Amino acid sequence: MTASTTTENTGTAKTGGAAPLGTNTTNESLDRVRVDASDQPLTTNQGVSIGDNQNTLKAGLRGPSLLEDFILREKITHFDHERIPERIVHASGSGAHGFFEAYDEFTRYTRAAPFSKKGKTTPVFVRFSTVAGERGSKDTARDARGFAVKFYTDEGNWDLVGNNIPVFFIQDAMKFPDLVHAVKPEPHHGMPQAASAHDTFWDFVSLMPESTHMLMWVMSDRAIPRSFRMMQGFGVHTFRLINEQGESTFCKFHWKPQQGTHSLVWDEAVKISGADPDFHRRDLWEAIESGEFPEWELGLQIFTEEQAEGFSFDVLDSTKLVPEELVPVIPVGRMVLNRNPDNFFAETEQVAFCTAHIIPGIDFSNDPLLAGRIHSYVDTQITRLGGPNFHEIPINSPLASVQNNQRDGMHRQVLNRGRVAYEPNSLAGGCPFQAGTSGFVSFPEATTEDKVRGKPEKFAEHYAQATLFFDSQTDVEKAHIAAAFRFELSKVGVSAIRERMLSSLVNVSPDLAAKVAAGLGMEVPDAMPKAMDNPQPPEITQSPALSLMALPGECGVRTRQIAVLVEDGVHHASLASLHSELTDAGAVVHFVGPRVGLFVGDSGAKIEADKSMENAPGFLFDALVLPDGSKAVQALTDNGDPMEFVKDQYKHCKTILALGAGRKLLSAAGIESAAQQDPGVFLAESADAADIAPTFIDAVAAHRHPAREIDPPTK
Ligand code: HDE
Repeated sequence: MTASTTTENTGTAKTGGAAPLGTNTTNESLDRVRVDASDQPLTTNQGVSIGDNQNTLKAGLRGPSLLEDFILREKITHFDHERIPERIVHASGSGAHGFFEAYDEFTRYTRAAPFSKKGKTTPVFVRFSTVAGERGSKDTARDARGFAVKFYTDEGNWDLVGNNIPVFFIQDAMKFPDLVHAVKPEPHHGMPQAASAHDTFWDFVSLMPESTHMLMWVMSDRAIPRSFRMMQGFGVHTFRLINEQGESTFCKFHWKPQQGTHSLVWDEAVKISGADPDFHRRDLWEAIESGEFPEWELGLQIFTEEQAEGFSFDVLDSTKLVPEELVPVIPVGRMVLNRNPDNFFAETEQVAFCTAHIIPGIDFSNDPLLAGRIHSYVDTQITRLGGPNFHEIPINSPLASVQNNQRDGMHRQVLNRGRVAYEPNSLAGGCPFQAGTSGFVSFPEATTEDKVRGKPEKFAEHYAQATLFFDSQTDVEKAHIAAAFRFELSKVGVSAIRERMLSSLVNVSPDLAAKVAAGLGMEVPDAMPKAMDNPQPPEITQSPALSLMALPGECGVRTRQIAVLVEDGVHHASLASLHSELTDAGAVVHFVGPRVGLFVGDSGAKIEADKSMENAPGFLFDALVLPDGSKAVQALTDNGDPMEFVKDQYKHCKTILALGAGRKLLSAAGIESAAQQDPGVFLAESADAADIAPTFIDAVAAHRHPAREIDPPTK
């Protein structure tokens, strides 16, 4: 339990997620609790082997069951208590192990252990989540995503509990229960699940103009990511870094995915939620199992308190970000996720992230939202995990050794030795002793003001950064934001709420308000009166980094799911050569038939469909190949399912390659004429399949071809 976490970086070896015991340097301490039942008899919890796991003990074959059946009673009693309360927010999520590696020492700014040495690696466990939905709810809901990282540092655990959006709805923790009550299913009928598109949410946020900036992000495509692997992460609050000399600077944390930032479109997200509610969890799991370890770069924005005082916004206000044009993001290390959990409950469900878990070198700012969080997370784990000893659950226990005078409580695991559980003491030689300045010391910030309930002046400005965000989007992103407001507000029954929200949007962008109003068949109302008449003008009016397009990623088509339709009679040779080109580039190619199983190609060679159009509809894939072979094409055309498949791929602006006669499938789906000049749609002869592959691969890497998008769709 005292292992140093400074290790050689062996974690990138592509061995897949299920590393054998003892071989994963990042979490070997968990090996002591890993259990393997191979070649072992079934036992009770007391280790007594069980002879019959089928039948209750009865007085005669048709007689009453006996109370003495301790085997039955133990089994049923355990089962009766298998559920724990789900998280009040962020209930649904997915976790993975990995490591953080420092690019260089960063001791000039912080004495925090992970940044102490170039190349130092620190084990991490990460949990991604949706916010509003209950445990098991759909992954592709429109929502912020949690991005929580537990660093098992050799100076204790540090939890960076962030989101995929750099700002938040509210400025003060006092409003968090109200916000959550408003977005959760309405209490009288318990609906809707995992959705903000209902009256209570929009009632609340339209009365809270401070939420407008976050609303812009949540109505953008950021809130429907393609994958957990393809989203940014942010610490949101301003934190402090403290160096060895006790000097402090302010800091914001940024995670940048190497996979790029990519999103779904709304129609796709809705359909995926029906066909595969576990879409994001499956994607993360499969990528890690296949050895495609997702990676993020950690970047820090570092600024002084004096700089912060000059900003047009308050850095203690979590509804504001610090534009990268004002303070650049300095890359400091990378995080790689290279191992799936062995057990979802033991690791992903029981992991307890707490914003209060910080280590020497990191400290809080006075952000009043953060203050509430420092209290809330520890508190909620006590209910969720059944007592104050949740830090002893293996996934939560630090690698740094723990010694203090805390004792007892529900589910205590350790055997504290000796008669002393107090300090000062002489009977134990004064141990454990205070570490003084080598331990955690809170930054000695001077405080001289009156005790008050209120907000600093700049908190009253609610719109400048909402406008900055909207104005920094591409036209397609702007159109998606307008469509998302239209959809969400169309689900609001009380028209006064719609109107109030529109009046707030006028303050963000009259153009956006007009588009949303038109989509709702309403007039644009007067602008909502602002809380602040003459705010300090914003430093910038454009920030390209705020567009999703700013981070296309470096992974090409690796892990992209490509569907190749098959039927009896497909042109085998062209599919074989394309398959090898695509898999060489790292794409995951699926042959999709009207059913799964073997199909006979034109040459007599067989192709196995691993997916069917029934179990894997078109919207689940990133790109599509339509095969050559007139017999196969005719059979596919005669069947309605392939038509739906092609239409969804086209409508969602994905890359489509039609080989030879395969182009007839486009025309049968009513899209051939457009396809001749459409970006992202390629027609080629079978003989040219290998030649067109690089063009197709580049187009798939671009993820989507929004130039094809029409709202409402005509196809
Ligand atoms: Fe949380 N939040 N939160 N939150 N939050 C929880 O803690 C809370 C906030 C975030 O994967 C809860 O263990 C308050 C901002 C993530 O296990 C709870 C306030 C951000 C996760 C809680 C906030 C977050 C949580 C529920 C306002 C982004 C999931 C279960 C004062 C920076 C962690 C739990 C995981 C979870 C409270 C606001 C992110 C109730 C009071 C801002 C990623 O303690």
